[in-house]
Amino acid sequence: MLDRLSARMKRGTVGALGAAALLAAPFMAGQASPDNGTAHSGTAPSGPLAEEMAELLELQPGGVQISDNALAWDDGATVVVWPSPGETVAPAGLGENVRADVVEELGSETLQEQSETGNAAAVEGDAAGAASSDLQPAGSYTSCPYSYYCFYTGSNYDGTRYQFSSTCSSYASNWGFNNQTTSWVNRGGSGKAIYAFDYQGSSRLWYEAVGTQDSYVGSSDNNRMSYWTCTYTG
Ligand SMILES: [Ca+2]
Repeated sequence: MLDRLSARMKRGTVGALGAAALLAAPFMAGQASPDNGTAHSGTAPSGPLAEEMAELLELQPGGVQISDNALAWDDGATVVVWPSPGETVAPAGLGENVRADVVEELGSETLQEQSETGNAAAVEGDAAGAASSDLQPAGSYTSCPYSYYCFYTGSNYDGTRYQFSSTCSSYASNWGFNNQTTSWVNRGGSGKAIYAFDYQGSSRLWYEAVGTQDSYVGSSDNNRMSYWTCTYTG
């Protein structure tokens, strides 16, 4: 994944400079602007979570903002969804102000569905009126769409949600949630079973079979996951 990302970054950098610019200024190739590293990811994040998003894009360049609550990488293979400010649960869908044009451009059917999930929930909530907040469960494992496995920073699928599908192994610190995971879901569509570790080479914290979830990893494993890897289940 990192190799793919860096390859993408290199392609993106050349594209951003443009062939014409290279021809016009053949002796300036070494004078990259200090901003060059982030130029490929397009415009800076906007909205109430812009600061959190900008921080994560420093760690993981190449992400695009798809709503006020969410960033996506690799055409939606990885998605991070934050709770709105003042909330403890990330929205089940993509949240507020979905950038529909960006979602469409990514071409991910799952992401398209997830953006509609968020909208449908909001409409239902409005229709149910004042009682809706009492009826809503705090968080639900179904907030992790079928094709992903997800890590949550809170118990009961609360907090920020990190959705992965093509990634097999990574360090949580690469995604800004080192030692924060408290609940998880492996919906199984990714075809991966997940092994969570305190650190690479440590004994295993927990195992995520396909199609399982855990609303609380337990006090001895809480906020300890720093690394995970997978086996492919077919
Ligand atoms: Ca936590």
